[in-house]
Order: sequence, then structure tokens, then C-alpha cells
Amino acid sequence: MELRELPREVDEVTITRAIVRSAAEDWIKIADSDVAVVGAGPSGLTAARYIAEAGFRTVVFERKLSYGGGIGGGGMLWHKVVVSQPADEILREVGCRLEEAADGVYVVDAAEMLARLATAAIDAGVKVIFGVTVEDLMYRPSPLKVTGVVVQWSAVNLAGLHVDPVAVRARAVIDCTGHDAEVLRVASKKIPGLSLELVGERSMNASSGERFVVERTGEVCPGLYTAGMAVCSLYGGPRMGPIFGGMLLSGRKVAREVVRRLNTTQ
Ligand code: 48F
Repeated sequence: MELRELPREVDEVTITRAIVRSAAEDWIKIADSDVAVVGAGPSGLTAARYIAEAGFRTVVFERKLSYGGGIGGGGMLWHKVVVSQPADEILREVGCRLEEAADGVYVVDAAEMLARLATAAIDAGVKVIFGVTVEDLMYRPSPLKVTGVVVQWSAVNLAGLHVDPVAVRARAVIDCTGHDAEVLRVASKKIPGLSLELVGERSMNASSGERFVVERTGEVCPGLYTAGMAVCSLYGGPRMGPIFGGMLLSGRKVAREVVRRLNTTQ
């Protein structure tokens, strides 16, 4: 075999330094972001893409080591999910191939949707950080405003180690953590003066659930927004199962609201 077809020799220390230096440079920028999105599921990836396309420095913190949240599981592990109009527009923008299953109702491969939403977000300039859990918020009491997130390596939490987390400033924080609404839950317990009570999601009703999510998506308090299933957990909307259009439209709606706000405030 010719030498030029083999991988170039690399010293192990060069690998270590390259990773640590580049990651640290990224984190120095991430520490002062415009927008922090929590969760790389369908609502989070969609929101992050539109916000980055509008020119804002956007980071997504994802607790796991992969994209997609609930997309990859399809419907009870069947490798497909469904979207209905007008959410198909969002999937077409990122190049997904859709099959019409009924009038205005489409089916798409879960793996394709996940990969294309993620690629489009990355192409727009979103920085996605895996293996990091948002465990708390930063806030300013008067006037009340959420000013960032408190983050920890997921591995540290899994190991039950007592390690202090670090903070990331953001002009807007979006809870896209899905059914558990983790960021909103923390906010409701730990931010004085914020009267936020999580009602909890209701049993399944696909169409009402999808509409509910999109209608109620938006600002929760200054600096804090929510999209996706977290909206149902907060306000008591029905779950909708493996139909995902509401998640995409909710991500787009919150992005528009955040962009409007960031463009009108310093
Ligand atoms: O659950 P998830 O996909 O949320 P979503 O965008 O979409 C919901 C649908 O998948 C589906 C449905 C509707 O069709 O019923 O369930 O609302 O993605 C949430 C992501 O957030 C991550 C979690 O690992 C998942 O990938 N996550 C949750 N809590 C945290 C977090 C946290 N505290 N810090 C970082 N990531």
C-alpha cells in the first residue's frame, strides 16, 4: 500500500492539545452567548437554527451525547414520524423527503429528519454542546430577568459527584427540554417573585395538543422562553405522540419572538 494512502502520523499530545485548546476557545465564546437553547430535540434544533440565521450567537446544551430528543424513537420504535401542514414547510427547507400519507399529512424517516434538522442548525452557525446538563438559571431580581444558565457535565451528575457548575450568560434562555420541562421546573422553585406553576401535561389528543403547543409557545418571563412539549407541561396541554409538526412550528414561533425581542433591546 502506498504511504500517501495511510493516515499521517500524529503525536498523541498534539491530539490532546488540539482538542483542549479548541474546546476552551469555544467555551470562552459560549460563556457570553446571545441565546442558550436547552435541549437538542425537534423544537430546540428548529428554534436554534432560525435564531442563528438571524445573526445571533446561539448555543444548544444537550444532556445526552446525541441529537434529536424524541425523534429517533419514531412511533413506538417504528422508524417514522408524521407531520401535517404547514410544518412540512420547515422540513422541506432543510431538505427532508416527505411521503404524503393523507391530505396535508406527511410521513418522514425519523433518522433523516433528525440528521437534517441538526445539519441545518450547524450550518446556520449554532454551537451544539453534548453531554452538558442545564441544572439551574442565573437571574437578576429587580426588575426580574433570567440572565443565563448554570451548566454541569452530565457525567458529573450521573456519577453523583459534588462539583460546582459554571455559568453561561445569555440574553434569552429557551426551555426545549420536552416532557420534563426541566428549566421551567427549576425556575418555578428557585426564582423568587416568579409565580410559575407547572400544571403537567394531559392525556393524548394529537390535534389539540399540537395546536396548544404552538399557541402557548413564547415568553415565560423576561429572558426566559419555552417551546415544544415543555409548553404542555407548563400549561397543561395534551400530549400528541409521534406527530411532530407542532414541535417544529413551536420552535419557529419562539425563534421569531426571541429575534424580535433581541432586535429591539440591548
Ligand atoms: O424530548 P424532546 O424531543 O423535546 P421537544 O423538542 O419534542 C418532543 C417530542 O420529541 C415528542 C413529543 C411530540 O411529538 O411528544 O416527545 O419538546 O427533546 C428534549 C431534549 O432535551 C434534553 C433531552 O436529552 C432531549 O434531547 N434535555 C432535557 N433536560 C435537559 C436536556 C437539561 N436539563 N439540560 C440539557 N438537555
